[in-house]
Amino acid sequence: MAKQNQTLGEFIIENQGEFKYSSGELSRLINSIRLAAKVVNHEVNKAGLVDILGAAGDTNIQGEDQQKLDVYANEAFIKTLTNREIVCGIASEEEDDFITIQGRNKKNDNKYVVLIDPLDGSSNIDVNVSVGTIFSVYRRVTPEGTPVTLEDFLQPGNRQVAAGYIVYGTSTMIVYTTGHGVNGFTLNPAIGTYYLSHPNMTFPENGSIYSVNEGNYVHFPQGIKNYIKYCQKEEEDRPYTSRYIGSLVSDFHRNMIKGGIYIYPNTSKNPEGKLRLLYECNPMAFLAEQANGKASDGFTRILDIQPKELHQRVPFICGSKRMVEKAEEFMRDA
Ligand code: P6P
Repeated sequence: MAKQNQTLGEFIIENQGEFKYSSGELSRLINSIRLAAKVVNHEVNKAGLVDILGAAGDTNIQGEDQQKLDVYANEAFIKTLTNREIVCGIASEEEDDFITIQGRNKKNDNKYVVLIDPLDGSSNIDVNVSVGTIFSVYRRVTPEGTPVTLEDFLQPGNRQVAAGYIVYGTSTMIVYTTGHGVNGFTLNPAIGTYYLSHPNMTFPENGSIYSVNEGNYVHFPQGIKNYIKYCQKEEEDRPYTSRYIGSLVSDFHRNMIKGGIYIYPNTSKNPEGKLRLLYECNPMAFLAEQANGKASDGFTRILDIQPKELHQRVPFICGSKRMVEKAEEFMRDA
């Protein structure tokens, strides 16, 4: 039950009962993400004042320049989760392979694995546009006490036990679900406490905002081209408004509050799409469905896709249910 102005800590304790099979570990996991988010927020908010901007001179497995803040955020989340011995493994956009976390007793007796995109939209950092952290939590499938394997990470999104994001925007918010709806908490930076500001978040059934990088239009599948023309046509409640920030967390967050659809289709440059299934699309799809929205690759429910590799990409259509269904219709009819 969500009470206005409840702190995140109070909310976690009050809803502990919802985490079946959990002896408080999932609550501690959410708490450690809350702490790491504060640490990253502190750096993101002063980016530009200290030598933390610009590329770190390295590239990640995606071949993308690693911004210093990317690397900082990755290390902050990994360190926080590792020191608290809550998870037995972590996968990150910034790490080529998954990381095995052993407790001080050198055992692997924790039962959760976490997958993270530590700083999504990081190309926006240098231009002061909001960025975000995305996280996804599963119960391991291999026997407790044994080292985690790739199988623990390649689970379909419908097996997630928790997912969420932190948006470092005009205010810093944590928005997450444990399968019982979506709740948003806003950080009061003066005292370092998150307060429940957006209880029971839901996508409006329909909307009038579409978010897509139209610069790639010529490379889109015909069905997506036809849907974009539908959005722009002067008819009924259209033309819709085009809003694209280039930061998935920010576009998703706005569309969940106002109603809208986010599309990143496959293109000739990215034949599988650009977004990563495990630590971008699955967590956002879990949140979308928990908020009465929808998420697919145009044909298949995102949460039902069986992952084949850690950094696998998929086409992604996500947002207000009616808008996603209309886009899927254009994909089927193309
Ligand atoms: P493009 C950021 O790199 C990201 O993964 C998402 O946050 C964002 O929506 C998308 O890629 C932007 O990609 O190709 O339009 O710049």
